[in-house]
Amino acid sequence: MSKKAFIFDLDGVIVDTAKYHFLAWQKIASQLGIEFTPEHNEELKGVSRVRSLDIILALGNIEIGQEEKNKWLTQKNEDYLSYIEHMDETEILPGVVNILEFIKEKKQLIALGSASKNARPILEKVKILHLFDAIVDGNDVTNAKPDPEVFLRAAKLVKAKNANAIVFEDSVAGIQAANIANMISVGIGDANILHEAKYNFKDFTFMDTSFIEALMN
Ligand code: B16
Ligand code: MG
Repeated sequence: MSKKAFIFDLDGVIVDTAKYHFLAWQKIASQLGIEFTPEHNEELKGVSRVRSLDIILALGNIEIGQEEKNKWLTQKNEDYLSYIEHMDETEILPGVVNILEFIKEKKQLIALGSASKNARPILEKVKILHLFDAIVDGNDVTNAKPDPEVFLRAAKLVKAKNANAIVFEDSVAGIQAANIANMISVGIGDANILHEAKYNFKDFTFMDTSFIEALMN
């Protein structure tokens, strides 16, 4: 039986960094006089930093040049880094470590497939970097989800066939990317929003290890 590759998204699946992204973007939006609500923040899930700024600017019907965009992008990341500086293992979402350790125990493969350029330091801070056989993040890809590049690269790095890969994702674009890659998509979050996923779980506390075991066969 060939090994399966279990590919995890980061933000919204392993840790809840969306709240820190929100705080950093909200500060910029208010400096630009744009109203930016938690509902708007939903649209930024799984979306790259550059694209996120464009979405916020469009909300306020504001057009600015590249130089000014770069200034805001730098501020966003500096603020975000200051928020995540003190993250530790208590910020891993409930049930995640149990599933990661079970996959490891069964000698299957674990990879990260995230849009974030800060993925590695976050995994280090929450002390689970050692569990990953491969990491693909925003520094490695040119095409954002729903393009499947991030997951295709992750499967390739751990030498797994796409059909033997299982993707855990909290964003619609991420689920679409997994489906396009012919991988098994598992939605983590609201099943109504993530209805394109093959399987859905509200969070990892609702996922039994028997689900992982069944996927291995
Ligand atoms: P950074 P994921 C994504 O992470 C976030 O969901 C998204 O809100 C963020 O803009 C993106 O990473 C880029 O993050 O600014 O750290 O490079 O869900 O793909 O793990
Ligand atoms: Mg996510």
